Amino acid sequence: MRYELYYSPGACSMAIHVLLNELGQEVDLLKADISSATKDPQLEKVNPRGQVPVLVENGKALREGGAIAVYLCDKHSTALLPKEGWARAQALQWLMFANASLHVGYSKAMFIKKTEGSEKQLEKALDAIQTMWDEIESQLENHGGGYICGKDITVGDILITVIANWGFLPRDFKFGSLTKTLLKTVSTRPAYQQALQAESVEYKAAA
Ligand SMILES: N[C@@H](CCC(=O)N[C@@H](CS)C(=O)NCC(=O)O)C(=O)O
Repeated sequence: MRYELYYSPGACSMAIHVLLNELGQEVDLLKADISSATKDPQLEKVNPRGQVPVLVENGKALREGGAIAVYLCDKHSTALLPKEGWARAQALQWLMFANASLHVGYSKAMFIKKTEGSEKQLEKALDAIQTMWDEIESQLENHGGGYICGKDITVGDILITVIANWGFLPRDFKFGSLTKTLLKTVSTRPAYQQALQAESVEYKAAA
């Protein structure tokens, strides 16, 4: 069984790419153009909103990065998403934080920049992102385990590491020292390195 993944280099879809590598799954990568206002016709067929990631399995398309990540972790049974209880709730909390708060923070700031919103609006949106990076550092300080949920890597760590590398906003966000260590540890895993190479992306956030 091979999956197909619609992706854009370094975008949030990279988290799914890394996850598939972590799970030892074979994937055919389908590069989509998400840069122009005109939607990529191939991508639009599987996602009318023209967004990546889209996972295709046996001709059926699954959208939304959070849902794809949970589906793959459950299907291939991995410690990246604990099976039940508090450990699962914590791992989901941080996956959703990355997917629905941190990612959305970047999207919001990008929207303000693109639509020429006010300088004040943009500054506020950028401050909100920095606050989330500070929250990540505090979480790492509080438990001292090295990964977002503690001593074991979970799927949210992967998406956080992908988002940290986004450099399209007019501010360099400050990552705390524990966050930097996490970014380095995750981005140097073989599954991550393989994805960076396949997507021709350079990892700069851990420097
Ligand atoms: N809620 C969606 C958001 C996906 C998303 O925003 N993807 C970005 C790349 S990181 C994209 O495709 N942007 C192009 C666009 O919105 O037109 C998810 O988590 O899958």
